[in-house]
Amino acid sequence: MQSTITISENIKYYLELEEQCGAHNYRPIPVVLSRGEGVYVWDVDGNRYYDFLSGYSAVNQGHCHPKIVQSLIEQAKKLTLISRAFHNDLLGEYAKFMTGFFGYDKVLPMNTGVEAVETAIKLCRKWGYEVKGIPEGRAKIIVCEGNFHGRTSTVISFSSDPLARKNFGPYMPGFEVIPFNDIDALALALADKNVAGFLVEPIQGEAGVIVPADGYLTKAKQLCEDSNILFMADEIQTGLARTGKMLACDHENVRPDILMLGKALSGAMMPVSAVLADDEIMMTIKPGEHGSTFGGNPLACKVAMTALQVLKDEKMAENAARMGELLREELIKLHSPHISIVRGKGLLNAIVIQHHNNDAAWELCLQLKENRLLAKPTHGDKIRLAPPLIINKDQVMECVNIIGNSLPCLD
Ligand code: IF1
Repeated sequence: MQSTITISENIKYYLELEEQCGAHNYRPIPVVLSRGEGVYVWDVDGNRYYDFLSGYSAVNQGHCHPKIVQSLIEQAKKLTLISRAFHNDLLGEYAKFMTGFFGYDKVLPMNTGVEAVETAIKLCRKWGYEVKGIPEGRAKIIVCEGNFHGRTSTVISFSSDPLARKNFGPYMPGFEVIPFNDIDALALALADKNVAGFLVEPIQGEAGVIVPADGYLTKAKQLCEDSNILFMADEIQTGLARTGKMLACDHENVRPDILMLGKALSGAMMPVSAVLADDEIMMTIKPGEHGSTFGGNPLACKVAMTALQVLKDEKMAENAARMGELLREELIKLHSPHISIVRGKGLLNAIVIQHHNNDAAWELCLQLKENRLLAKPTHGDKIRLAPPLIINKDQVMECVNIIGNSLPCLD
């Protein structure tokens, strides 16, 4: 197994700056990017790459989408932030747009994805006490093994990944972990009268793009309904056309009680997230009980409306469905001894690498970089393949070729 990586003096300069002065909380692929457009990114030496990570599904609309950039620039020259101490001329318009687009009574605007998840947890608990009547302080939320919902202290409290949890205790109580894609385990857990909600990713992204059995979401929602428990869908990575529908829950026509969005909600311009729910849930939070400095700022509102409109106008969900089918078919046709599984939905895909060397997926990603395609392993042996949703047939075929030509580095 050998991958020959090249690092120019120019690139070394940037890597050393980060090494010296930046926290070491990531292990990036050794490439330094300075420009993005559509499905492509360029490094500081002018080399062009296919982006097959899309900022962890934040760049669904393609890098620097001109219409979204235009919205950003126009609004940035007018008004960017006045806080929620005062009204602004875009929040109401945005709230109307969002509730109409996704079909809910209300939206609560936040910034990062994990803030949306934390907001959903607070809403669920408050609803549990004030509507369902769970005794104060006893509310439980069911989560799944392999979950990834962000990195705050509360959210890592229910992570099953030791790397995400180790030495970050004491942990937040009130969560129970059950196996993902296991309806019997869920039914058992929901029997507890103090359960307020079930928090789930419709497809587990970080765990390696784990697609549950057909009907899992439908049955899970039904079990929640039968027990007066909130079905809370974290669509921060799977939402916004990534899996071939506007929401991953749309594949089963399941309507979450609480919907969380983030990442591509801003077309990757800035952190914008949102929580959507109907009044019985959303109105449990009263003035002064929750918020954030930037939540619902006019710049985010403007950018997000354009980012969503672009998804719809350019039929990106339909393209993601078609190109995802093509990508998976062509990857399987490679018949590589190093690929044990090809899986995914729409353009959220992963290959599982089988090799005696635990570093094989990393080595393959280094070789892919040399061949001008950027991807990164997740959880050791899986490589997520998630290009921007505007990718076309010829580009998919070229990328499959790049992957096919890179795999022999594992021989
Ligand atoms: C990192 C992972 C992906 C998410 C889901 C909430 C959040 C995320 C389903 C929180 C964020 C990001 C975080 C980033 C890498 C990336 C990631 F590898 F960490 F797990 F995509 F799979 N729900 N995912 O995927 O959103 O607060 O980050 O805006 O932390 O390394 P955020």
